[in-house]
Parts: sequence; structure tokens; C-alpha cells
Amino acid sequence: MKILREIAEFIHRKDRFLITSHAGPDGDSLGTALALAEALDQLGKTVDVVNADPVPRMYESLPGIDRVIVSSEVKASYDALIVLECCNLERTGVEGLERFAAVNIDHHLKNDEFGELNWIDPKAAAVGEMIFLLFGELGVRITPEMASNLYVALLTDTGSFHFSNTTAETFRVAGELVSAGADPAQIAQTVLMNQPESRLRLLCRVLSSLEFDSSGRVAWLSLTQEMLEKTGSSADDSEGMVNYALSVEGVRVCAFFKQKRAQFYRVSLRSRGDEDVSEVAQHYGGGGHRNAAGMSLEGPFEEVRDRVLNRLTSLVS
Ligand SMILES: [Mn+2]
Repeated sequence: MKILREIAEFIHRKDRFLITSHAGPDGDSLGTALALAEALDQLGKTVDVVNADPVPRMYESLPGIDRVIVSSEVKASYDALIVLECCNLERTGVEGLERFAAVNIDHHLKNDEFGELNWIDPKAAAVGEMIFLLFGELGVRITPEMASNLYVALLTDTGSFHFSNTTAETFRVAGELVSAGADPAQIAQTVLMNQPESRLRLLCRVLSSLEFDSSGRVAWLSLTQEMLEKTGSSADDSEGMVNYALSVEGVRVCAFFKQKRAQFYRVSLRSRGDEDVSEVAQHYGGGGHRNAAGMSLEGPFEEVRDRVLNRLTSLVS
């Protein structure tokens, strides 16, 4: 692939790198950033990893996680910037990035192609799957730590290999990562099966908010600031809870309304099949993939809920 060669040549030409990804980091953005940072270490480059938001608890065990600098502004200078899964620079939540020559690597449908080099592959299950190919092009050795980080990227972005983005290529890469030292059982234990009690208490409350439309094809969940306070949870403890609504027989699409503050909601959307929830998200200024998307909405809860549900209902009727 030409773009892979161009990115590899770009990396070989530069010395000081900054890697960043979207605000509200997830397993793909963090795992891929850390694996890429280690690859650049191997090539003798200087690398900083910056994220606007703190590392969610479930990813604290990722090898090299301590190198993530949490900051919403970059003042130092670098030769190059590598941006992972962001449709534009604003999505990083980090200021001061416009100064750098950027490589833009993403697997989302909509991308502004803001980079000097842009590698967008919506068929990739995770940016981790893409970066694995880049490692081949760069000729770096995949250490067990890099393999584990990329495996976390694949595992979490595919919903443990459940989602429709899971392909033969995903399993091929996952297989190579296991051969290189990623331990699937141990990673599942530390990332997925290591929840604090507070998260389960939060899950109980979120699940008790579950509702359905009259067709049974649309389901929704909600989370309030009060639920977080009462259970001693943080907002990132709700990651993945949206999928419970989609797991119900007959449900085609679902929404998860997360109150960020009074009259302000972050809405996650999921679908099972051909229903494209990214269209709904884009209508409200958000984005994502066909089966997983999100946006933010302002207003009283009932109003926000009804606006979204109207759209979701027409998607399944
Ligand atoms: Mn991703």
C-alpha cells in the first residue's frame, strides 16, 4: 500500500514525535498509541503521548500507560504529530497541534483529512489493526508489550470480537499478536473482568432505567449525575453499558443518554445490523460508525430523549 510506505518514510525522516488521539480515550486509542510509541522508541525516536483526558481505570494496566501525559495543551515543539482516530484536530481536545506536520490515521467513516498524510480505512476493526500493518512496513520487532497493547485495541473496539467490524483480518492480526506474546486470558482478566464494585452498583441503576418503544426494536438507557454520586463512580465507569440495551431479543437500535451536567447529554448509539446510527449522530453534529456512533445534545432530558428516539424509530420502521 502506497500510503503505508509514505507514512513509514515520513517516520524515518523525523526525530521528535507527538502521538495523540481523541478526548475520552478508549482501549483502541490508548493501546494503539502506546504500541506505536514503543515502535518509535525502537527506531531511536523521541516520543511523547498526550491525551486530553485521564486514562479510564480499566486501562491502567496497559504496558507503558505511565507515559501518557494528560494535558489539554501542547507547548513543546516536535517534528511530527501522529493523530489516531480523530476526524479533525478538535476531536483531540488538545490545543496547539496545528503547528506540526500531521499523520492522520483513522478507521471512522467521516474524516476531514487534515493531515499531511491521511490513512483512513473504515474497514479496519480498530486503528490497532492498521498500526499492526505499519509495524510490518517499519520493520520493527513486535514485543510482548506492543502485542498486548494492540490486542487490547482489537478486543475492546470489536466488543470482544462480537461486533460486525470483526473480520478475518482482525483474527489474523489477533493471531499474530498472540504469537508475539499477547495473552488473551490474562488481558481479558485485567481489562474486562477487574471491575470495581462501584461500577456494578452503577450498572444496576443504569439497567433499571431500561425502556423500550412499542415495537420492541428500540431500547434506551440513561445515566444521571446523581447515579454517579450515589455509587461513587466516575463517568468513564459507564463505558460499554450501552451494549446491554442492544443485547435484548428483538432490539435493533439503542441509545444511552449520559447526563454530563444539567441539560447536557452525551448520547451513545448502537445498532445490530444494517441500521446506520452514524447518520443520526451526524444529524446532531456527532459521528461514528454504522453500528456505533455518538453525539452531544442540550436540553431537558425528556426533550433530548424524544428527539433521538424519533430518529431511531424511523430508522427501524
Ligand atoms: Mn477505534
